[in-house]
Amino acid sequence: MISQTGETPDLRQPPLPVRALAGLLAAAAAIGVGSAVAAVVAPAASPLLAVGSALIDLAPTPVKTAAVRALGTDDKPVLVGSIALVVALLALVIGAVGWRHRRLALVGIGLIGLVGAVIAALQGGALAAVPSLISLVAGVALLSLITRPVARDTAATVTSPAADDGADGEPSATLRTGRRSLLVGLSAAAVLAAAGGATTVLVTRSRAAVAAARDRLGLPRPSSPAPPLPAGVQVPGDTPFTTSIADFYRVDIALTTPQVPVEGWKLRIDGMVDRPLELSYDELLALPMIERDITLTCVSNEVGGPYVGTARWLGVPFGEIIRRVGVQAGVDQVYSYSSDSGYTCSTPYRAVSDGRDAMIVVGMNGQVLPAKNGFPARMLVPGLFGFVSATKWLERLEFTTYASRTAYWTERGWATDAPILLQSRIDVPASLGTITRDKPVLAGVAWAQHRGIAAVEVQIDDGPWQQATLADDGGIDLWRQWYLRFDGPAGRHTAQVRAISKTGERQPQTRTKVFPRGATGWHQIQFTVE
Ligand SMILES: Nc1nc2c(c(=O)[nH]1)N[C@H]1C(S)=C(S)[C@@H](COP(=O)(O)O)O[C@H]1N2
Ligand SMILES: [Mo]
Repeated sequence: MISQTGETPDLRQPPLPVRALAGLLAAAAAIGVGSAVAAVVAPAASPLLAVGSALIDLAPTPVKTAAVRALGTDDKPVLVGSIALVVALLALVIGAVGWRHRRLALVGIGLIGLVGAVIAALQGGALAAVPSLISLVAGVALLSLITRPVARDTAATVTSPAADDGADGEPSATLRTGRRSLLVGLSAAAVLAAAGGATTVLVTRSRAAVAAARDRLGLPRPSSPAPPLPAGVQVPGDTPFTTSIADFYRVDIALTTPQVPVEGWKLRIDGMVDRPLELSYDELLALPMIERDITLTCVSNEVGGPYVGTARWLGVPFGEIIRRVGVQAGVDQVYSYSSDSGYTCSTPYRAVSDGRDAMIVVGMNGQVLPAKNGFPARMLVPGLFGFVSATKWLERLEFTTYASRTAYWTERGWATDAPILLQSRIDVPASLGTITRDKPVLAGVAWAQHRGIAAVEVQIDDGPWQQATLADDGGIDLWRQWYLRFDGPAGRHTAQVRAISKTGERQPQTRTKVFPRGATGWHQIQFTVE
């Protein structure tokens, strides 16, 4: 039909909704195909995810913290969703102008793919660009098919009112060709978008299921699962709140990691008890389990040192053991024995019986306890240094008295009953490291297990002590992250940190050595602002 205004409608391009839809479908198909390839080959290289992680890396810490605060665990879906939305809007525009400015549109969709490819390559190396490049090719190919122009010579005819198909309802042959490739292109795009999306979801799901099955192999479900950590426990860019098994510090006297075979392994529980017990690994696994996030620290950790980490531990609560064996009056220590070279350890009976989450651990971060961390079983008592609580490769628990048994480290002059000392650490920037003016943030961790962290203060150069912003609190048995914005001038600076516990304890300035009950003093670093 000829419009009432007398203007000539442009019959070479479909109506706006169709054009916009075409752009959208072409982009969806492109991303779908790229994501599907990535899901099968290299999940992190998925175009949307790669751009998303680049944005996370680039975002200033306060922005990230605000995002995590506002969005909780939805921060990543929201981020990826926003990127998808931006691409969708661009695709709508590209579709809309795709017929009039075909070359521009093709370059536009190509550029989007290229941006994805470059970002993915910067993140994960040249090969990570492949899925985005596949997206690029698919996007350009589909869009060029969809917008395939009607041959030039007939274009003149179809735009002239005389050739208007309104007259006999029969479009010209060339126009049909244009429409056919439009229809073929749109259908292809729709099919590819759906297939790519479905493949991505299915592959991602089955991968996660396989990993979960392996991780859960042989591990019972906790009767009391770990309470979910608040989303804001992690300051973006700070040390990971939960330490991976690979990064978890290791301290013991074993020259080579004991490889304890689970067949024949027994945990003996005896001493001043009514009903001594011997548990095989399977019998131990059959007991009720709790799962808790707990931060463990070594007495040998120097101020600012690395011997501290947080994991999600799965184990039998000590209360369960105490009930089963019937601990007698007069017991004041649990004396534990290990299979590595005569290591023994004293733990105050009070600490395993006062209701805190003391446990016999069999799982760590959702996996069977690794050999280096004490497989088949170890102890863990929140609030106590590892050398008086966290016996690995556990073989025997003896309920007894301090008067009658002395532990390996006590014999060597170390403290017998050693609670973890209040400590704090600057992790960002690293000592002698650099912060830039566009990311002027210091961050770190503080811990006072079983008391909790109430405040962290930072002093820069000779300035006043400033309150750092605390991340969300995971609980008193966990370390707590903090950050502080520093807008000082370029050049060299020093920073030091101190913490206050929820019990009102202030971290002492006096520097002490780790021997015999742990180091005290404030962690100090030098850093540069650029
Ligand atoms: N059998 C055994 N258990 C042990 C030790 C050891 O030397 N032998 N070291 C203890 C110390 S000092 C600490 S800090 C923790 C460290 O636990 P991780 O190696 O799992 O980090 O284990 C404790 N359990
Ligand atoms: Mo330790």
